Amino acid sequence: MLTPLPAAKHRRPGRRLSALLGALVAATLAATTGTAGAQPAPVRAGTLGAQAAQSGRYFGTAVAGGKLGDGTYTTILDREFTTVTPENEMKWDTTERSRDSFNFAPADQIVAHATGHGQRVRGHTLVWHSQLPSWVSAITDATTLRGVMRHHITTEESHFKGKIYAWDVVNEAFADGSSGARRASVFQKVLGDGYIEDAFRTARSADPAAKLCYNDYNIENWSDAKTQAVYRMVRDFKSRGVPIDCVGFQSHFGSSGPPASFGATLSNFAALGVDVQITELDIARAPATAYADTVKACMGVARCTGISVWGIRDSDSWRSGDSPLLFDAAGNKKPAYSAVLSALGGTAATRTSAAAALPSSFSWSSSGPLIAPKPDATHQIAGIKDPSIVRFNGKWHVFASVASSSGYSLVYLSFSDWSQAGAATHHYLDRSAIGTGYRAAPQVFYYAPQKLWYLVYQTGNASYSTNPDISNPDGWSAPRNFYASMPDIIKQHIGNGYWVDIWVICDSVHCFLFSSDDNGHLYRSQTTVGQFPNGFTNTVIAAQDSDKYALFEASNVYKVQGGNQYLLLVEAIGSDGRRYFRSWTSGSLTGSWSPLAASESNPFTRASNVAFPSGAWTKDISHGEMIRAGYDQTLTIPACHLQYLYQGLDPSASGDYNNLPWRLGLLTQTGSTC
Ligand code: 9MR
Repeated sequence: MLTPLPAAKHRRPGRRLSALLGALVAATLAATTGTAGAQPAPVRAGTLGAQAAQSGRYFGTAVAGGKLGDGTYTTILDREFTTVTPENEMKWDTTERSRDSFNFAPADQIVAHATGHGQRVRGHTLVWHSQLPSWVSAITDATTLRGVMRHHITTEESHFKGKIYAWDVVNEAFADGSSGARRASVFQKVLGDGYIEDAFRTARSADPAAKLCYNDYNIENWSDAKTQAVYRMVRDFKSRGVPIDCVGFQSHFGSSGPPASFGATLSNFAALGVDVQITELDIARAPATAYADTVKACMGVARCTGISVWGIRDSDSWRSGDSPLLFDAAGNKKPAYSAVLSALGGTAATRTSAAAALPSSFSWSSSGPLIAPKPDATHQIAGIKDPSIVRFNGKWHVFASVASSSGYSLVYLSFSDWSQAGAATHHYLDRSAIGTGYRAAPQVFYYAPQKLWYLVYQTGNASYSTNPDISNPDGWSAPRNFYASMPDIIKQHIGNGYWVDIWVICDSVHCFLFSSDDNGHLYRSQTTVGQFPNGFTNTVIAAQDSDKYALFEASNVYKVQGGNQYLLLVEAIGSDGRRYFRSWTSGSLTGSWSPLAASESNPFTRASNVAFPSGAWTKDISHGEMIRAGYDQTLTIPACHLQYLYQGLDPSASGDYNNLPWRLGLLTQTGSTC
């Protein structure tokens, strides 16, 4: 049930008022937000992941679960890499050490870190002769071994279903040397040649969405017998419809780097109709030219979809004596790093430029209204607004405000596909411990350090509830406040505005709480990751504008994936009285914000840069949320193919602001160059 509230708490300026004042909107901006005229030059990305993304590729690394507590390690991991491969945690001797007793906890930890940070996961590996428990190698009976192998593949793949981009289904099945024979593993000896095909067919049925790869080393030189033997197998699989999508070239090279034919090898395999990937790259003593040659070989082949190095720092390497990686033991970039960045198409010198892979102008295509209010006997709803959204466990989870003249409350819905958004059940959260009364503008994220979902919202104070299960609308705790009362600096600047739109984002050390005052100020408080949700202090003005309509409300702050960049969006009211978004970037959450697309003529999102193929149903692009790459407290968004869920409304609607018929629609970036 909605409880009427003091109007001042939730009423926002109507469009008529804003239209009267609209001419003022193009006024000057305060120093903290910079001027809209100073657009950054187009930049190349400053990290491996962002640079690879510009050509549609990933740049990954092997990750050791035991190192995720090492801050230097995770800082580099999350800054540079867009794909991770568990180095040992998905191997048979960890996942099924004794028969039918599975342990996925070590790999789960890596997968959780990766998905939370928007990184894709390569699954490594389901069937391999090494790191194989002795109970498997002791099997001599074909029926038993076939059953054991299929059960292992199916159980492991099912556990990680939906979370793995590609599986190394079979690893290193061919012998070294000039024979071109299959390696004499227990699988080969007991099951014969057909075991590889059997493994791929089993893998396809367990998780049909995952790409299935064959992975090996010493198959980079085209004329080698081992390369030729693997090539013949892949050709045979493709000709007979055996499910195989990709071939991984491990690329553990000596100091001379890849063989001269490596590009031709990649190209020849790709011509069979599979993707190719460099999966475990390391090069003795890491010569810059050898690394550059390897990257160039991949860049020259359209179906070479990504490159992974086998570890981050030299000290993390399985061959640490060779110092074969891109970072030294202290985490410093080695000369090979710059060579790789250049070969990917960027240069290290542009590292501190304004944006990661984000362009400095945007265009969008909008859906029609996808989500409309669903009033019931006790919820007389006029509009659905202020959405927050994450993708988790194969579903979209949307939280939103529902509003009418009698007040604001929160609603939750979930659906697997946008085509089902309109049909989804609306769960009113005033039926949970969140309770009735003024609750609005939710933001949802998973706080990984506590393994808990947080819903942040405004109640007049900045409030939150927690829930161990995002899909359970009854599971939210009663509201608690982040602050004892409104911070003094807000009291001093809020004027006749309202304290609204609470937003939390964390880096690896701090969590920050942003909020707006509808009076030209964006505030920021901070606490530590360890203290969160307590301890928010040091409230400062993060950005301000002398024209309150140019820096109004509905701020979003995101980490851009694969780069060291943050994106700030703030809703403004334009000279036409319509809502639109301006954008800025910064290298840190406490940094000053440089304009990206921040003017009415070059907006982030505004009706003027949005196409409406199914009809122009709104002139306002108002309060919403980016579609994130992950779901954790780092609020990571992709650098490419952005999407934004927003509120819009029938342009002819008028009257009480709280009673306007807001609907939710989805913008998809057009012309994304990466
Ligand atoms: O890097 C891995 C190392 O920590 C393990 O001790 C080793 C055990 O065999 O496996 C290493 O990773 C290998 C990968 O799984 C397959 N290709 C060769 C890699 C380097 O040996």
